[in-house]
Amino acid sequence: MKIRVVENVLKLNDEVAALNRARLAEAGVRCVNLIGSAGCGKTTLLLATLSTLSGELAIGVIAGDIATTRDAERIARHCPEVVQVNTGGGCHLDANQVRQGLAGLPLEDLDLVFIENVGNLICPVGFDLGQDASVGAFSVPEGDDKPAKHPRVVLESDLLLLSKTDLLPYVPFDLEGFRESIRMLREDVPLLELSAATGAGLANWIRWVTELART
Ligand SMILES: Nc1nc2c(ncn2[C@@H]2O[C@H](COP(=O)(O)OP(=O)(O)OP(=O)(O)O)[C@@H](O)[C@H]2O)c(=O)[nH]1
Ligand SMILES: [Mg+2]
Repeated sequence: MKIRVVENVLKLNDEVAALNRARLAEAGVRCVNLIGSAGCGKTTLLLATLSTLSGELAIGVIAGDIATTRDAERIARHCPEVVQVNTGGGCHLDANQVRQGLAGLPLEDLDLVFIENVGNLICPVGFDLGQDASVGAFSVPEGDDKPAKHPRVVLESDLLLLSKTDLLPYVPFDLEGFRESIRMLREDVPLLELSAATGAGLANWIRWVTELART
């Protein structure tokens, strides 16, 4: 009996991701794929980023969600170049959805595109979207054990964030243990600790974003 095996179910996604990467490079735009659990603070961080960098960088956003245009509506108050992608139940964005999102942005006029992935720390990690950099976001209320429980996001991100640090005095959270669990998995990944609510630590993130956009 002959059994046909699909060896790479992600092959088509990878091919479209390569097209996205080529399109972004042609337009001279950098792209960040922002991954984190539902409610970890992705949109709030993007809003703070957009208002800090307005006038300095031309930024577009692709907001991924299962349903609603709520994030795009929030972002549109700070940035006209925003596209909402609804996955209709899908737990992550794929490269083809991002391709459609990119088609809705004036890439030639932009320096940087943020992709806010669907709020989920698991499924988005395996899908290349054509980004230049992947950012994995943890937040204080999720608990200090999340890097150990979700090692893939630690292993595959170019930058890690710990958001909502303003909540550290109120939530049981072992900050040293959190940092150590990341270092156990990877020595080299940078970690930025910040609060979009108070602005603490935000300057380091803005510096990272600006450097990426200008390289
Ligand atoms: N205390 C505190 N709350 C925050 C901070 N950032 C975001 N929040 C709150 O956390 C909640 C979720 O924030 P969002 O920015 O919508 O989170 P998200 O990751 O975009 O959520 P999804 O798109 O639904 O996955 C909101 O009530 C925010 O006001 C922060 O730095 N500190
Ligand atoms: Mg959001």
